[in-house]
Amino acid sequence: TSTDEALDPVEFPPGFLWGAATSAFQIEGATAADGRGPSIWDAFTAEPGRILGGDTGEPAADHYRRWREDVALIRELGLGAYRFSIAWPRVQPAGSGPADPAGLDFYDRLVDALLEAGVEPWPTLYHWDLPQPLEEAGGWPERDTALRFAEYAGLVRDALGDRVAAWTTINEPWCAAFLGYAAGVHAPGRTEPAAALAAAHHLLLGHGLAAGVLRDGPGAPRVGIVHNQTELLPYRPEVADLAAARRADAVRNRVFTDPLLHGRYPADLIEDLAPVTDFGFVRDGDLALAAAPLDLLGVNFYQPHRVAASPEGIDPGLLESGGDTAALVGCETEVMVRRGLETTGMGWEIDPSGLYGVLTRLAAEAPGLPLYVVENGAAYPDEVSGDGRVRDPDRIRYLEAHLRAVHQAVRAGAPVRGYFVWSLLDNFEWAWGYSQRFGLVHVDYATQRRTVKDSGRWYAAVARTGTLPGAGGG
Ligand code: GBH
Repeated sequence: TSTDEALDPVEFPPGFLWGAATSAFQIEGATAADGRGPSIWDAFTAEPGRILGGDTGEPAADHYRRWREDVALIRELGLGAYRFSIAWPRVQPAGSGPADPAGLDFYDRLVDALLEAGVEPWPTLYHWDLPQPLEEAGGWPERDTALRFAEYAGLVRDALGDRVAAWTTINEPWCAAFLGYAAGVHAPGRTEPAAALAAAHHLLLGHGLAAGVLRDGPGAPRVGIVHNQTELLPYRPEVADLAAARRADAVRNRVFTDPLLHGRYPADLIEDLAPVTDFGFVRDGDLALAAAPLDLLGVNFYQPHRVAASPEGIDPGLLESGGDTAALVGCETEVMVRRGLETTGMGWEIDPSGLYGVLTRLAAEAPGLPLYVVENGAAYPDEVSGDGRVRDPDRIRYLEAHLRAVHQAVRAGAPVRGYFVWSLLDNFEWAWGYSQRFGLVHVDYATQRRTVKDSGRWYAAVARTGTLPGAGGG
């Protein structure tokens, strides 16, 4: 039976890459150190009511000062790769102009230390921390931001390109565009649906331009982007819910994958969004740039969703209400519906079959393109017990179940080449502040003491052996 199967040990292919991920604003702190400029997240977290508990980017995990200790932890866990992001406001405090050498030096030392520890550096150029002066000039809805991004990419390439073998340009353009400019739950907190579409386009354009810049660097770097594809299936097998799921899929997934993989916007999206935008921001040649060759596609996955045409006839307690729903531009009557599954600390439903669905779908759509799960993980509130040990069996169960889904996708023919846990460290969880912890390593924010959680030890063994133990094993 499928239950028995889920208990068998599984072995990942040789060479499968095991890593963990973080992002600059979420772990670094030191937001004013060494000439760093303000980002949209500094401005957003300073606005009352935006972040749970009024939390800000300080102190985060103080990684800007404790990076040596963190590299030692990565080595101790035996990871093959570490995905981190580079803070644009450290490299270009004003968002344009020459590089600030102090900012680049930080990442230069980090890359060297990782290589010395035998860990592949996987930098992401943009994980949402736009320099505030660029937002003041209009932000991602302005075409110029894409050009500035390409310029920034050149500065980073010149500094690190001799040692970085795998780059990703932008983390989750969907969040940057739609949570930031339509739902307004992320920085810069704008609620302008048409601007969100323009932002999405300029993020894609910025990606394409930056990909070309990075590829021009030394060696033969691999270049990709990180997309948070999710599974949006109809809540019920009814015509109206099927149509609703198609609409949501267009504005959530295909708005990015169609340009990236096929150099076009989906015809149904253009039609659905006619009342919102005429796509007048698309210029000749943009879509060819967005479809710049990819060496890999990074995939972030947390939870799938079910979509219904309207709330009518559905228990109101089952309706999803967060920013993810508000961000579905053009889906004003559509709703996302919970199925009553077990949830993580964030209240997100746990369903690893969604990850299998995402990976096999992308594999079919982009034959042969190497896929890397570059974020997957679960948050829970603080888990420290009296003896100082951090017991987090729920996280282990979440990771194990999702890794089984990845393995199943590999067996089904998806070229998944690696997996990164979100996150290496507990960190600043955006609108949720420090209330939710995703780390394999616990951070006591008052003392900045790091403690490897049970999940960290469990994951280290998985990474070492390339195997998930069966039930009762390991
Ligand atoms: C990823 O975002 C990010 O790349 C990473 O930085 C982040 O820490 C991690 O996942 C965990 O969230 O319902 O209004 O609360 C995932 C995208 C964005 C999806 C926030 C859920 C909730 C919005 N997530 N969203 S709301």
